[in-house]
Amino acid sequence: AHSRLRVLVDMDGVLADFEGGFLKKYRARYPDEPYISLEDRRGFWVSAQYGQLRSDLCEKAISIWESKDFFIELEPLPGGVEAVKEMARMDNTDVFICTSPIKHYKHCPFEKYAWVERHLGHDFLEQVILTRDKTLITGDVLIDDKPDILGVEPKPVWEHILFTACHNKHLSFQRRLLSWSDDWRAFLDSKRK
Ligand code: DGP
Repeated sequence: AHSRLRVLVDMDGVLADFEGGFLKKYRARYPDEPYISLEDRRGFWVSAQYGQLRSDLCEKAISIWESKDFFIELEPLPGGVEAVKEMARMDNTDVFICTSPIKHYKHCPFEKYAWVERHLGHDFLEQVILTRDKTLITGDVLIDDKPDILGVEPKPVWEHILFTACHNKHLSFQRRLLSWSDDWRAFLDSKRK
């Protein structure tokens, strides 16, 4: 007998281009302020690096993703939507989108659902998990660009595979997916029992 493989896929930085969308809107709104090119991004928290550049830039950065239409207008990252659709069609495979909304809840949770509906279709809304604590969610694999995924559960069920992003590419990590062109199918097969 075989069991089903449960795949959890993060949204920002994995399916949706948070970093590119942020930089584009930051530069449009604050054309005279310094910015951090994607090449120079380090660390998961965008606001922390902007705050190091100049302390008042921390809140300017935050103002970008707290704005209406920020999350819905994020561009899909190359190959991500297609990969998730293919996973969902695979035998013995369940795929969920597992994403942490920001605490400024006026726009973000709504727009995350709207993004999934727009790019993956209405039926895919069934697969959306919004949580601030991904350690509580059970699954075989979590594909996520955040290096340290912590929460109240010290031993999460999933194996974290780090999705490469501008802010994490210099870190060493056990398992990585370099992009959606990388061999995610072989990785999933290695996890099947
Ligand atoms: P996730 O990718 O699911 O772990 O969600 C993390 C969210 O936080 C995502 O929308 C990106 C966003 N984010 C990135 N940098 C910062 C930051 O400096 N502060 C806050 N509050 N959110 C950030």
